[in-house]
Amino acid sequence: MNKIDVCLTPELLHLCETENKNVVVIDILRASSSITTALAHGIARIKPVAGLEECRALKKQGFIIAGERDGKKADGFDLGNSPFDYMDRSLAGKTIAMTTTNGTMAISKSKDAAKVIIGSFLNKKAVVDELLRGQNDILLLCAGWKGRFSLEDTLFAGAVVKDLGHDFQVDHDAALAARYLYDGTGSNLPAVVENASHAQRLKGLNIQKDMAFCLTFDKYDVVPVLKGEFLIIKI
Ligand code: 3SL
Repeated sequence: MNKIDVCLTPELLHLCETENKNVVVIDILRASSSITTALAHGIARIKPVAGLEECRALKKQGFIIAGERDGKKADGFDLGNSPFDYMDRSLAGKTIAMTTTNGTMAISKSKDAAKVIIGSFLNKKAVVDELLRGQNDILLLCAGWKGRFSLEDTLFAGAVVKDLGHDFQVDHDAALAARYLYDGTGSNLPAVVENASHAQRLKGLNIQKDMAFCLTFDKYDVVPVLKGEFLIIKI
């Protein structure tokens, strides 16, 4: 039986193998939710970029550039990191370069994986179905916040472990803990996440509507995957 494990922050990634695994990058608030929304709304490709300057330089090459630091749209960028920024019809078919504080960094760190998938509550079922079709061990990588644990990312990881627990062997206590945390949260997900550190940060920026949206289950039936340098929808 293949295994499923959870990496609670990218700082712990050196303890987890990514090679030959299907890695799911999770940044519920908000990068993985925004990437999923963008591709579901017809954006053709997203180039995840770790640094602000690298992303700014891509504007000169014709990319639309998107990104935030500390939750705020970065200076000189076309788009921020709200999922609502990516619903604009004029963006359909376009290529975007994106940099976020933790999410795109976690994607860059996963590049050795057999497959990199972007997971969020918005596309949980589609991601679970894709993982069930795979032949590899799974690593659920929580992007966290500047190296630290994030409650909402871990809750999503727990939801996926719960869905896959019969088909994959749960490997290590992080996966078990995520599962127990999710089970304990039950239908109180919005109330629990509201207390999370990053939810509080976003509240300070007055973007609570992003939070509610990012906690919506199965709104989109798309699976963003990394193909070369670009995130695209798996066909
Ligand atoms: O850290 C990230 O990658 C972002 O998702 C953070 S924020 O929600 O845009 O502040």
